[in-house]
Order: sequence, then structure tokens, then C-alpha cells
Amino acid sequence: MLYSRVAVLYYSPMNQGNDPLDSCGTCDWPHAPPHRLGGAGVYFVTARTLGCIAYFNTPYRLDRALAALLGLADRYGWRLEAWAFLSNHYHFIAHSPSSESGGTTLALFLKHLHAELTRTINREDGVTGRKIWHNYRETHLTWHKSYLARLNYTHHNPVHHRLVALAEDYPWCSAHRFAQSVTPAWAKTIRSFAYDQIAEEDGDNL
Ligand code: NI
Repeated sequence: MLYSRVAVLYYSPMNQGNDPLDSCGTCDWPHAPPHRLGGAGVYFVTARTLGCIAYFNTPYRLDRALAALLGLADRYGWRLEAWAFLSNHYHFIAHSPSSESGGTTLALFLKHLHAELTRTINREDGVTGRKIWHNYRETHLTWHKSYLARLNYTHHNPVHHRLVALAEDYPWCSAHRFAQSVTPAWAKTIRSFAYDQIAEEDGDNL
């Protein structure tokens, strides 16, 4: 299966050193302190189904899809920070393996994930050889404002798609875990990051 990929850097030298969050080292979220982002190999990924068909349209399918994402991320050494799995696409933020070429394993990781999910869905639907994934898009995050905006975007995605009123109520998103891991003040700070442009560039507008 072929995947088209677009790498986008959101690094802005004009903003370097002028970020009001540079001093926000008190975040109590142990998985991704923003000040550790430099060189950490953090990626934001969006993948969509072919034709935006809602193959993952039941809780059972979403349960297994998320389990596959989490399990294969672990197997390939990718540490997931945030995720939202929906009926026809998903988003996640993850740290690559720490080795110099760690980011290159993303293609293998996603190829494995998509192949596994394709097999499962096609078997259940009684079809063979059907391609269900259109593409994926990866963004290497080298500036923590980009990271924080995408963190808000990912966690708010079930609300953005009007599936729930409160993101924490959507079971296939890490918003609930995140809300339990950070202080209310930090959660409020994250929510203040606009993501309209990200959604538009990501093809996520309704
Ligand atoms: Ni989305």
C-alpha cells in the first residue's frame, strides 16, 4: 500500500525566544514538558480513510483501532502524547524513538497499523483487497507553540467534529487522561491556543 506524505515544519525563527510559555516549566504533565521539545523528535500525524468513509463507525471498531494504535506505537518505540481516533480519520502527537534516525520508523509504524486495520475491517465486511486508507500527513514539531496548539487541536477534535460537547467524554481521545494529569490552570492555558489555521491546513474543517 502506498502512502503520500507531506512534511511541514512550523518552526518560526521570528518567534524564537519570544514565547510567553518559555517560562511555563511548572506543567505537571510528565509525558511532554514543552521545554524538552528541542530535538526530541515530536511528530503530529493525521491519517484519513479513502473517500473519508466511516469504516470505524462502531465503539467496537474504535476500541480495536485505538488498541492497535497504542500497541503498535509501543512496539515501534513511539511514545504517544495525545490522540483522537474518529470514524474516518485520526490524529496523534508522538515522540519518535531517541535514535538519530528514530523519526524514519514512522512510515513502518503507520504502514503496519494501516495494514492491520485494513485486514480487520475487510474481514468483517467480507471483502478482500480493498484499500481503506487514503494517506497520512506528518508534521515534525520543532517549536513548542506548534506542539501546544496541536495538543489543543487533538484533544478538542471530538468537539470540533461535533461528536461530544466535552472532549473528555469521547472515549477514543486522550483528553480525559490529559485533564486528569494537569492542573486546571495549565489545561486552561492549553485551551487558549487557537487551532483554526491548523484545522484548515490539516483538511479538518467541517
Ligand atoms: Ni479531525
